Amino acid sequence: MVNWKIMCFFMVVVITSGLSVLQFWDDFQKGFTYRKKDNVGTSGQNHTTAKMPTEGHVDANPELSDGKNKEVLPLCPMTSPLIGGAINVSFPSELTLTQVEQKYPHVELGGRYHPHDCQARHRTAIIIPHRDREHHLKFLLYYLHPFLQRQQLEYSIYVIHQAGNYTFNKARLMNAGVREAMQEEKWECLFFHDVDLIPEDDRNNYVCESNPKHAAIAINKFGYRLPYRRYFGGVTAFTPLQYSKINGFPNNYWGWGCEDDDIGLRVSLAGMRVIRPSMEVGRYKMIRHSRDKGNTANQLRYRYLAKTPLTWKEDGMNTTEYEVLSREHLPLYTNITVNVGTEAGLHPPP
Ligand code: UDH
Ligand code: MN
Repeated sequence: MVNWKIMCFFMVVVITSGLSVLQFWDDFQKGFTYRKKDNVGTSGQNHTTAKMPTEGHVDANPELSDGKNKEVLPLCPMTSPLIGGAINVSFPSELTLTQVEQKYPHVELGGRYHPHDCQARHRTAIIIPHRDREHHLKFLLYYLHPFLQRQQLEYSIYVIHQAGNYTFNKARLMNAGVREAMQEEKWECLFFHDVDLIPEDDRNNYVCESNPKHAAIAINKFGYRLPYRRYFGGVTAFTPLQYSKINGFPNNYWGWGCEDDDIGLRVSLAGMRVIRPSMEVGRYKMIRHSRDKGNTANQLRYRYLAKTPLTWKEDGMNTTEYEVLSREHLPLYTNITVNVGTEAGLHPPP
């Protein structure tokens, strides 16, 4: 006698496992696919209309961004279909940070973003040294968020704010930024970004290369040319490995000047070279400004630079000192306020 109950049970098992094999094969043939992360944050509110890329929000399928959806996402294309060419950059005086926040409600708290209809190929942290330049930061956020989204990157924006009034120390702030950003997430690429430089071309990819990259090679302030051949300032990019090969950035440049030359020199001392985009693509507009009060030209800068070949292995990420005073996950960026101390140390006697 045939036991029909057992037969039915086996048939169900055979059919369902056959279906999963087919699904697997289908996924396999499509190439590498990933399951979307669960609960990826607070984005996804008000996704009712897909906007133009220039409007900042570039999801092709906004319904996917509610964080609960678990469908399998394909990798984003090698070249984003959303990027254009030259960007028209202007600075409307009436723009407020609140307006910028309202414009990009889909950016997750802390200034994070990932494409919602494909799996990003690149994961980039933007690190901005900062003090008392909120009016520049507002414009940078206004342009940078949609720019990075059109490139279909997964990214986060970190603003490293120097506490107090002591002389500015940009390179040490960037060392602090790397450590803090990497603690939060294992980023593949670190972009070091002056707050007042706005990229003017969509094809300027904010991804890392096989060698450190100098992105800001044609700035309006310098007549859209390199001011000198070895210039390595404004916007640069390192993988964490490239950054550690140069032992990070110098800690002891207080005030304006030459910390960028020092970093460029470290790149060659570590046996690497600099990669640059074309002059047409590496274009930036610097928001006009005068020199900040707490950032007078460092009189010792050339002396320090001359010593770098002897000191770079002992002064850098392995010896950096700072303390985090606060960390705020704001709507469009993560603000990390740090004490970098003075030449006399983190807690100099009064
Ligand atoms: N920065 C601050 N706050 C400061 C100083 C510097 O946020 O008080 C940051 C900011 O990200 C800025 C970067 O450090 O973009 C570089 O500083 P900078 O913009 O002052 O340097 P730059 O090379 O030239 O642009 C400064 C001299 C300008 C004098 C021009 C007079 N015509
Ligand atoms: Mn500047």
